[in-house]
Amino acid sequence: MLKKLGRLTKINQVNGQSDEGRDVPPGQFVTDKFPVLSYGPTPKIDLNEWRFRVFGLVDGEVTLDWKQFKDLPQTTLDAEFHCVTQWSNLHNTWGGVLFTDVLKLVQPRPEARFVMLHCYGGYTTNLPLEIVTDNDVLFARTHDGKALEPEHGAPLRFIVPKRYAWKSAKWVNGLEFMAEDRPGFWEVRGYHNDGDPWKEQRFWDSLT
Ligand SMILES: Nc1nc2c(c(=O)[nH]1)N[C@H]1C(S)=C(S)[C@@H](COP(=O)(O)O)O[C@H]1N2
Ligand SMILES: [Mo]
Repeated sequence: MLKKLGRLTKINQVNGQSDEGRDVPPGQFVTDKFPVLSYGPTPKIDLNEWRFRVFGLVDGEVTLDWKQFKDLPQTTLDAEFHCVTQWSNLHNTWGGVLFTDVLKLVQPRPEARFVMLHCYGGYTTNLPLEIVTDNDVLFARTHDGKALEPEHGAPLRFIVPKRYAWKSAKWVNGLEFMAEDRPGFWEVRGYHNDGDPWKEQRFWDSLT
C-alpha cells in the first residue's frame, strides 16, 4: 500500500520533526502526493441539485443551495492531512467556509454537544462540537488554489486537520447537531471514535 505513494520520507520518530518544518504524528510517513481514499464510488453531483442541510438540535434549521453556500464568508487555511493508513501530507491550502461561519446560520440548542457529517453516497462521521468549533475546521471548495477534484470530495468536503482524515468527510450534504454521540461509517467498523493522530487513536483497540 505505502509503496504506491511515491516519494515517502521516513520520519525521525524520536523528535517527530519533518524536513518540512511541521511536526509529524507518531507512525506516519510524509508524502507530497494526495492519494484518493474512498469507500465506494465517487458520487455524481449536479451543482444545480446540490443541497446542504443544517439540522438536528438547532433552531432555525437551514438548507443551502450552491449559490447560497458560495455567498458565505470565504477563508483560506494551510493545514496538515493525516490518513490512518499512515501517510501525512503536511501542507495543503484549503479554501472554503469555516465551521464557525456555518454555525452562525442556526442557533444550536444548549444540549447539542456532537455533530454528524452526512455525505452524498451515505458516508457519515461524528465529532464533538468542541473540536469542530476550532478555527482550523472548514468546509472546503478548493485545494491548493483549484476547485476540488470530484474524487477528493467536490463540490464540498469537510476538513478537520487535528483528526485522522476519515473525519474529513467528502461530498458533504448535511450537518446534524446531536445531544448524544453516535458513531459514523468507519467508527462503527472499528476506527477509533476520536481519531487523534497525535495520540495514535487509529482503532477502537488502540492502547490510548
Ligand atoms: N464521503 C466520504 N468521505 C470520506 C471518505 C469516504 O470514503 N467517503 N474517506 C475518508 C478517508 S478514510 C480519508 S483518508 C479521506 C481521504 O481523502 P482524499 O481521498 O481526498 O485523500 O477522506 C475521508 N472522507
Ligand atoms: Mo483514511
